[in-house]
Amino acid sequence: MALKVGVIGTGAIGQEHIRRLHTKLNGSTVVALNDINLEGAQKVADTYGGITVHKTYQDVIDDPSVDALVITSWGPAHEEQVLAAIKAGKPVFVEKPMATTAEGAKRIVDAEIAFGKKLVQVGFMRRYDAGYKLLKDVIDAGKIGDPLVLHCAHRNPTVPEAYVTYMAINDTAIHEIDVLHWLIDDEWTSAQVIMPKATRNTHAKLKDPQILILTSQKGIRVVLEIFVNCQYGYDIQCEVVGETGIAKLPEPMSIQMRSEEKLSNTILNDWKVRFIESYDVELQDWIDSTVKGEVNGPTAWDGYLASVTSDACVKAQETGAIEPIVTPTRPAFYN
Ligand code: NAI
Ligand code: ISE
Repeated sequence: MALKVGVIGTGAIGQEHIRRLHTKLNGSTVVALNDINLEGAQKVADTYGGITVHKTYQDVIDDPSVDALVITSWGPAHEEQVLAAIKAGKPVFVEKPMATTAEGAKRIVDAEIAFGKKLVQVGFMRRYDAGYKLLKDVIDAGKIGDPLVLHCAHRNPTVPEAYVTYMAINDTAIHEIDVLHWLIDDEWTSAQVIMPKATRNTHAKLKDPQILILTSQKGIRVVLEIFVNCQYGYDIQCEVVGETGIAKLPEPMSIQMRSEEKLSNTILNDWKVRFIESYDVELQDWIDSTVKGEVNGPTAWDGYLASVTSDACVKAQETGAIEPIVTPTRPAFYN
């Protein structure tokens, strides 16, 4: 029996996930949708047929034919919608950020613990990426000694006008905040944000690029360049400097060309394509574990930890100072 999924939010990634859940992955079907843009949701439903569009997100959650939820609305709506799913006792996959503040994320953790069973998985898909997994294997096997410094870049070609300075952290760098602490198996202790000369391709409300420096409990330093109007492509870089060697995230596969007196490789320009396989693996794992009544991927606790760090980074953007990050104690429920 296929897992019957209700999706809340039918924008860019909502449409991507609906396609995967309905037509690509094994063991799931989309039965209900909602978006505040009802017309948009209806258009998406019409491309498949047989999917009910509900007037409110609560109607999707309450729909008795819906076994589990996927929340792909915009970040500020996530907390309320996840809490409603927990209240209804339905498993829920929520895109990052799980909540836009640590306080909001904590309310989700508290609600899940009070419910007594894990229901929430957060869309930190990089943990499912083949390249990051290989990098983790190399580090865990001790092949470069202890990691010391990570040089990373998160570059988008452009972002919409509504994207402003703090979103470089809670919309963009939140991926590195999560995946890098998983990669080095460590927790963050401080954050600093440096603002270099701004590109002429940004606007008054967005400082771009930014450099985020994170320090971990073991003293490992991450230097992350966040550059969301880089123009040339969607480019994710991660190089780990260890005591005896260096390990680098593989580039996405691309044909090397020798033509017109040039040696060249294509650079991707879209997150949808760059992480297409990671999203597939991530959601297949979510379907399989949800059917078993388990949460196998990043939990609400992971979402909360990321928000604690994200809040400190946003503060560091404002103060220019090195801001401390205090990792909360993990409750036994999340062991
Ligand atoms: P989008 O703006 O294309 O779509 C968001 C949709 O949510 C819109 O259709 C909007 O009308 C709808 N919406 C807003 N508030 C709502 C509410 N209260 N109830 C129902 N629908 C509501 O944005 P996009 O790019 O699809 O992002 C959605 C979420 O997914 C964001 O949290 C974003 O950070 C995350 N995301 C994650 C990615 C990843 O790599 N894991 C990639 C892109 C987005
Ligand atoms: C977007 O929301 C994502 O999650 C993408 O993975 C990220 O690269 C981009 O910066 C965000 O805006």
